[in-house]
Amino acid sequence: MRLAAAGLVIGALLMPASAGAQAQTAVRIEMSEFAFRPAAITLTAGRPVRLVLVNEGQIAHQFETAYLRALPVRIVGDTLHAEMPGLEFIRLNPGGTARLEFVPRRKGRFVFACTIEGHQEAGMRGVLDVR
Ligand SMILES: [Cu+2]
Repeated sequence: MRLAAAGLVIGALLMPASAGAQAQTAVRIEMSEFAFRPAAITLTAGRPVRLVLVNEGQIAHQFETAYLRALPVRIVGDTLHAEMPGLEFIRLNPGGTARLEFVPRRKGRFVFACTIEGHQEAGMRGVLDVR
C-alpha cells in the first residue's frame, strides 16, 4: 500500500472502534529539532484523517498549514477537545500530543511547517499530498 511504502505509521491501534462506514487514515507525525517525521504525507481526498502530532523534542514546536485554515478540524489533546471551522496552528510543548481530525477535500500538494521563528528554515517543514 502506498502509505506504508512512504514510511508512515498507520496504526490499527489508532483506529476508533466506531469508525463508521468509511475507514479513517491515521498518521503519526513526530516533531523534533528540527524536523517532522515523516515529512511527506499522502492523504486521500474524501477519506477522514487523524493526524497524531507528537513532540519528541526538547523545545516547543508548532504545526501549521494553510490547508487547514478553512477546513473544519476536531482537535483532541490531553486536556482539550475542540471543534473549529479552521485551524491556524497548533503548538505542542515537549512531550505533548494532539490529534487533529478532518476530512481533506481539495487535492494538491500543500506545505506544512513549524512556524516558530527559525524552525522552518532549519528544516522543519513537510508536504501534505492530497490525492
Ligand atoms: Cu519547531
